[in-house]
Amino acid sequence: MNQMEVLPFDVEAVRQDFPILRQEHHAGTPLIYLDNGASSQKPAQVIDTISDYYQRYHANVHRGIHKLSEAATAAYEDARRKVQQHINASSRREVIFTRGTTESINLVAQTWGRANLKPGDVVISTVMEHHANIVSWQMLASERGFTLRYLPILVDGTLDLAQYERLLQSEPVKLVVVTHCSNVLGTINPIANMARMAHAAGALLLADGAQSVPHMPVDVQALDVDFMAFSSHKMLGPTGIGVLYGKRDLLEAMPPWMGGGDMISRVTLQGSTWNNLPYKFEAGTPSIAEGIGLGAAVDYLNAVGMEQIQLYTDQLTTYALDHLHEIPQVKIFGAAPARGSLVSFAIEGIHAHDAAQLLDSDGIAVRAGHHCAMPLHEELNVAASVRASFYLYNTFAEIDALAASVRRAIGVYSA
Ligand code: 7TS
Repeated sequence: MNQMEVLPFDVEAVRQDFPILRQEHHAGTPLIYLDNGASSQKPAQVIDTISDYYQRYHANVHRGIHKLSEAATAAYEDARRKVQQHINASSRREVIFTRGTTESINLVAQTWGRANLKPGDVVISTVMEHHANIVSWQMLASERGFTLRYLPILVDGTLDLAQYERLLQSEPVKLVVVTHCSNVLGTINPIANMARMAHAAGALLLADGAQSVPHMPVDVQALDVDFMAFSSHKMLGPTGIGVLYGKRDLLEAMPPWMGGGDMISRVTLQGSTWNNLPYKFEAGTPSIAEGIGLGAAVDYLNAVGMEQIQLYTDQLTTYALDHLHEIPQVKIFGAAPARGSLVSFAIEGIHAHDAAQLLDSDGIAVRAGHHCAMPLHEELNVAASVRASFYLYNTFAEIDALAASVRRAIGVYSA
C-alpha cells in the first residue's frame, strides 16, 4: 500500500474533531490510539450533543407532557430512526435500544431462546466468538437442556463452512449465532450466505455486529439476518447504549425480558399486557443522553461515509500487515481474505502484556490478552496476543510508529 495514494476523506480534518487525540499520552509523547476494537474515541460532535442535551433539554422520555420531556423524547426517537436507516431496518420498531452487544445477545437468549429452545435442539456458535456469544448460550443450554455446537476454523482463520453445511443437514439446528467480524482474527464471515443456509435448514441466525457495524456498511435486510447486536461505544458513540435489531415478526412473538415501566400497556394486580415494539423490550428509564449521542455518532459516520471508512481502514490494515510481516519475530493470527481493521499478533519471546506495556511507553495504546475470546486463543495455542485495531482517525505514520515500537520491544527483550 502506497502512503501517497489519495485518501478517501480528509483524515487530518477528522483528527481535529477528536479532542483526545490532541493530548499527550506521556510528557512529550503523542497518543497513538490503536485500541479501537475495545472502544473507539468520541468526536466533539458527539460530546457536544450529549452536553447540549444535559444543559438544555434533559427530562425523562415517553412520560411528561411538558416541553422538555417532549424534546428529549423527540431527540431519543430521532436517534432510533437514524440507527434504523443506518442499518436499513425496515421499521424503527425493529431497533431495540439495549446497553450494548452483550445485553442484546442476552436479550435474545433470555426471551427467544428461553421460549423456543428445548432438549434435542441444537444451537451452533463458533470457536471465534467473543465470550458474549458463547457464555450467554452456555448458561441457557444448562437451563434448557439443548445442545451447543461450535464451528471450527480453518488454518487461514475462516470458518469451516463444509462442517457448517453438514451440521445444518444432520442436526435439528434452531439457531446459529456467529460474529460478523472476529475481534481477534479480523475474519469477516459470509453472513448473508450463512443466513441463507440457516434458513434453508429452518434455523434462525443472530449476527454479532460489534466489530462490523462500526467499520463497514451493514444492511440487515440484504444480509437477511434475523437478529443483529452491536454497541455504540465502538462506533464513536457513548458507552451504555447499544442495539438489538430483530425482524419484526420474531420480536412481536417474543415474550418481554425485564419487567417495569415503559414496557407495559396495562397493569392490573392480576397481570399485565405488553407495550408495542420496541418498548416491550425497553423496561425502565433508558440511557437517554447515550441514545441521543449514538444518533450524533451515526450522523458523523455517515458524513464521512461508511464506504470511505471501510476503504481507508482497509488500507491501514493492509499497511500494518505488510509492515508487521517484515518482522521475523512477529506471528500474525488470521489470514482471511476478507478482514476487518485489526491485526492480532504474538512476538517471539515476549509476553503480550510486556509488549503492550512497552508500546504504551511509546504512546501506543493496544490491547493485550485474550480479548474475551479464550476458546479461540486455545485453538490458536497461545495464552494471549497483542491487538492493534484501527479506525478512521488513525494514520499510516502511526502504523510506522507501531512497527518501530515492536522492533524496539524485540531489541529490549533480546538484549
Ligand atoms: N462481540 C464482539 C465481536 C466484540 O468484539 C465485543 C467487544 C463484544 C461482543 C461485546 O461488546 P460490549 O460492548 O457488549 O462489551 N469486544 C471487545 C474487545 O475486543 N476488546 O474489548 C472489548
